[in-house]
Amino acid sequence: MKRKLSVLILSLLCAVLLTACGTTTEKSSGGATEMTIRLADIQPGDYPTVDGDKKFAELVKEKTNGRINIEVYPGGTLGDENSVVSQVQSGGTVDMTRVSSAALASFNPKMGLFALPYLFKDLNQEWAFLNSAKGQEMLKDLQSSNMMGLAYYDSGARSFYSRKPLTKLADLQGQKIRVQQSAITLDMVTALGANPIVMPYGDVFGALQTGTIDAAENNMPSFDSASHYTVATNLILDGHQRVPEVLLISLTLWNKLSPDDQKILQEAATASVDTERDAWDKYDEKSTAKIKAAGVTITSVDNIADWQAAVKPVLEKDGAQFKDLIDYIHTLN
Ligand code: BDP
Repeated sequence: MKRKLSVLILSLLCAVLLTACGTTTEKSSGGATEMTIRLADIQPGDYPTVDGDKKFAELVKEKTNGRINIEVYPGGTLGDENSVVSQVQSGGTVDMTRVSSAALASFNPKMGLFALPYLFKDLNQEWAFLNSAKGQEMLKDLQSSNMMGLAYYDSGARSFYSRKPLTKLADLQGQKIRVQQSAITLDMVTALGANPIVMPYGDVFGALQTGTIDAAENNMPSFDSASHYTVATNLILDGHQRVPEVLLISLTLWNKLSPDDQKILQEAATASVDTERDAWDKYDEKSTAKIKAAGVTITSVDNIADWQAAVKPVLEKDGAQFKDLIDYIHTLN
């Protein structure tokens, strides 16, 4: 509650400040444009994606001799993901964000690909795709939605966790499960026999605490950093989705940048991926140890084929539009 209140106060403060300052601040000095760009991230300041954001900002500052200053706002202080993406899209008060690709699907349906259950067989196959020409094309295709994707960041695999016992597929029956704003995820959770409830990430802890929802799903670092594991103490490692994160910039702003500055931002974003992925591996390990030590009941899944069979209708219905990409992914190792 206290945390929620301070996030609210901070958000209000930021909103007031941003309204006062307007959007991206730009001024010309000797022909070159100086600007301050705001980058929002819903995750806390020590989270791997924020390490990536900060590395990106540091590289841009260095390569432009401080002319382009990226200010990173972690902790959701600029709003929830949906509203921040709307801002980025409409060229509003937020110019950049690091966001989950699942949250992007309502703005650009092609991003829905990543919400398909059991799409990738493992981390290597996922990154082989993300780094491929087809994976990179999806970032560029965000331009058709007035946004531009600069890079993917790692986000591990998502699994279900609940306040109620959860050691087998049948335990999901009838549970109220919070999901991201993603039509495919809604279909997936329904196919698994549960009741999906869309809710902003920042509200999940409180909703688990009060019992408004029984369960949620996420990767280990989020399960840990958002303290969900303190309330939802039953985790089943079904790894239903691997949903990459995206570093996103408003197309309006992107088009204002000179080709040289565009190149600097793109290269800095690409270079920041290694920083995020290294930080991810360390955080993931630390979170796993913490969750085990806290006594969370952790169940591994030995009958994943049953889970895959349960979501087959989702792949048939929602996956049809992605047939070529799915076939291509299956050719990768
Ligand atoms: C986390 C992502 C964050 C999403 C959140 C969610 O890092 O961007 O908002 O999941 O479930 O893994 O909404």
